[in-house]
Amino acid sequence: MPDTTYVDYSTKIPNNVNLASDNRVLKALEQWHPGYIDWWMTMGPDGFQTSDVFLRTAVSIDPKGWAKFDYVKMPDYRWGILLAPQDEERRVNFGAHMGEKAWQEVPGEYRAMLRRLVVIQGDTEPASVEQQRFLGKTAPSLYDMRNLFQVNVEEGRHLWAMVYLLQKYFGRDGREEAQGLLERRSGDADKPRMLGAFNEETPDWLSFFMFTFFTDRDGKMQLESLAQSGFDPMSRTCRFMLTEEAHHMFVGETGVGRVIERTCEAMKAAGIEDPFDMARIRALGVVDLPTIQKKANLHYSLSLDLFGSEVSTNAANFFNAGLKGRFMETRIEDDHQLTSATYPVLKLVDGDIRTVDEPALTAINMRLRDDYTKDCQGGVSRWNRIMEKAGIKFQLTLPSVAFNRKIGEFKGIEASPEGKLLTAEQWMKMRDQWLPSKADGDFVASLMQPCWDRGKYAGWIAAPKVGIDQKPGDFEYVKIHRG
Ligand code: BYC
Ligand code: FE
Ligand code: FE
Repeated sequence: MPDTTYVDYSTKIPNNVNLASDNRVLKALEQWHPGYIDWWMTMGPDGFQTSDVFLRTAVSIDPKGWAKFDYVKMPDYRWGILLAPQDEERRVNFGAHMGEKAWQEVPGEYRAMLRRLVVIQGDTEPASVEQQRFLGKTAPSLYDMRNLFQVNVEEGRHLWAMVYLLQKYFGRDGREEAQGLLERRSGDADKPRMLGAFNEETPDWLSFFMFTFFTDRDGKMQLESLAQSGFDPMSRTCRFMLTEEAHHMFVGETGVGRVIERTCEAMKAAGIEDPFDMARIRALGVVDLPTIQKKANLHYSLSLDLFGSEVSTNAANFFNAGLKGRFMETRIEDDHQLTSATYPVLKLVDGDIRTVDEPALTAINMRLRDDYTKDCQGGVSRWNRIMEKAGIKFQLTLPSVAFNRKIGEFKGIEASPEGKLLTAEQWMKMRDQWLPSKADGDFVASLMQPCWDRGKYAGWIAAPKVGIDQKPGDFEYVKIHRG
């Protein structure tokens, strides 16, 4: 067995899957590579392709020492194929095949289902890069700019991860799907990305931080479920992706936290106690807290849609087949087959939102979404402590799961953030109190002035507590080459 802990950088495509001796897949990936670079140059970060960015590159899959930091021009980033180590003893841990040895090849009967999961997962990765492509220009600091680009190159690598699975395990249709991943475009009328939230705009940095907090967290939950897969290569690739995902959510949580911190600080300095005294607060050049709540309402509800319908036969089939499990599947104490278990699902019953017990097998999406909500709430509570500590009387809350939904049980109705059902008319009247209005968007956009001096931060966001790789405050995270 070759040592798969360290990454082989001698081939054009860094990897720990012994590509050098897998000529067919190496060739397929080398053929795909120019199209990828072409996509990156036209749809990746706009205007910074020749800048030197202080990026981390994975050099090992050992959790303790996998990252190396250095200046890299983004198009030269060593995107590679990295899988968590293989465990020879691993089994299928749930569903109809529970107890069988984990599969190293795709079971023929599940080929189409598995391909679809890989393609949907793969589609989100380049989509997010496309959504974020203009943000560099308004970066509030070099530190934030570098974090944006780090997230972008890693989402690029996540695309590589899915393309590897397609090229290695799905033959000709895999190659076609890999090509399709480079052809769809976020927000395009004719060839949009596959899932709703990935066709929305990310117009400003507050949206970016909300996106990395809420939507990358859907990524975390979905990857956790796919990491349970009985198809071992899927599990291994998702396990490594999760180590990168942690940084994306760090960027989101600390990003929003720093905006809150700065707003509280400015309010206190100006002697403003009322968080709803918006005109005066905005005049200070900071984002008022109610607008932060509206952005959170938007990004949370869009991300809830990514879990699919609460009751889903697709999800039941994925689970039964052993392809996609539950969050922390192996730590759950039950039969892992869900032959008779039920799970409480929020449903619309006679014009009322009620809890109804559904077969747990079809309620898999609901369960994952509940786990997601708990995970989100942890971060929201930490944001609230920032306001408490500053003595500002405002608390952020997650809106009801019935609020602003386009997928699932509540797609046909309107509800308030508290979960009260509304008529279309009532909704229209209140909409701008709950979701960012045109005026809110314009105000936030007006704050988005670039701040690219070393160690400096735009006035609407606090400096981070610590630097990347323990670098000092005035470190030049991006050496911008203008022109
Ligand atoms: N938009 O039974 P249903 C990430 C479709 S994020 C549009 O309700 P199912 C990342 C669905 O495809 C993680 N269409 O749901 C984050 C189906 O279509 P078909 C991405 C939607 O199938 C930030 C129909 O509606 N990974 O990594 O149980 C930055 C009925 O479906 C949507 C995954 O999602 C939607 N929101 O579950 C970068 C994991 N929702 O089959 C990256 C892989 C549903 O009738 N995907 N539909 O044509 C899955 O596990 C499942 O496909 C879903 C949907 C959970 C998405
Ligand atoms: Fe990703
Ligand atoms: Fe991510």
